[in-house]
Amino acid sequence: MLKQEAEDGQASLADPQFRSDVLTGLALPQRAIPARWFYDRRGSELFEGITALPEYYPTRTEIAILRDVCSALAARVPAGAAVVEFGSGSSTKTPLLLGCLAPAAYLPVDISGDFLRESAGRIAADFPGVQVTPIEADFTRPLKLPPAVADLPKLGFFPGSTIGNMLAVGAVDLLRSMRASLGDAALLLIGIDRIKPVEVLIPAYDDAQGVTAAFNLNLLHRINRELGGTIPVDAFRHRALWNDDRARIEMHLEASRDVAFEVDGRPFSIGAGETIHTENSHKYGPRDARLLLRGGGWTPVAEWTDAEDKFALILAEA
Ligand code: AVJ
Repeated sequence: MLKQEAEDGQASLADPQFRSDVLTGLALPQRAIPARWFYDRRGSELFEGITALPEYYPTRTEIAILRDVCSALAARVPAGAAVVEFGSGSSTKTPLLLGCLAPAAYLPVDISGDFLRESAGRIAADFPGVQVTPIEADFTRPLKLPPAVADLPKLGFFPGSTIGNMLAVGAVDLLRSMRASLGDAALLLIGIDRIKPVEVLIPAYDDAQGVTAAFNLNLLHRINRELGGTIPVDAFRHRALWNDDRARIEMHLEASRDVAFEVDGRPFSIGAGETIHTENSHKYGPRDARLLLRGGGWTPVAEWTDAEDKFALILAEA
């Protein structure tokens, strides 16, 4: 395990970045907490649940595309590459990609050590021919790859439309940082969700079973647990809306009544109808997606979608 972050000290101590993001975010005129804090253990489990929902098309669509284009992709990626995956290796996509490319090395990068170790262990067992090196780090920052992979061709893998969580400025910064981490001759395979009718988008983020609602509300439970919060979670409702001007789904937690609570000893009050903005999920048209990549220093060289053009996998070169 390569650890590129300072140790937290005891596991029971809250992440100082979580604390400051929450305290700062709850004091903004439009309260907002970054979406990355959804993913504690429970949040990661709930997200896995989301990916299996009938309404949540991105995961199964991306997997189907990956399966379909395996040989076309393999023809474009040099043999014996090092695959660097940004974000935790998910259950289905990573084995598909590794099975398809048979790379020399696989380096999953994730900030959550537990999840990372688990999935890296599973993958190492299933792919004995692949050198697996998990890297515990914040993938939004440039990272140093181990010397052992220095001479291998690099393929960055950033599936799931995770890039959609970022504002354009942050997305461009991230793409540039990935380019810096992977080097000049690298390739990047990135999944990007398309703009589509609200009738499809809204249910994907507000499902009938309420799994997405539980995922959103889990953030409040996490604040209560890790930051000494007294938030009355039952006073908040999950909201998903389409912001057409900014081409994004927004998730909010809306107070159904006036509430007052503490976090880390500080008092907050939220009026009935006010919200905490918890996530943006930007969607990109074909040209938007390619422009974003170019803005981040990458040249799109191939693009694959499903029959309905719901989701795109784009291969780009540095
Ligand atoms: C993991 C960020 C791609 O935006 O679709 C799913 C997260 N949030 N349902 C997305 C999410 C609510 C997901 N990403």
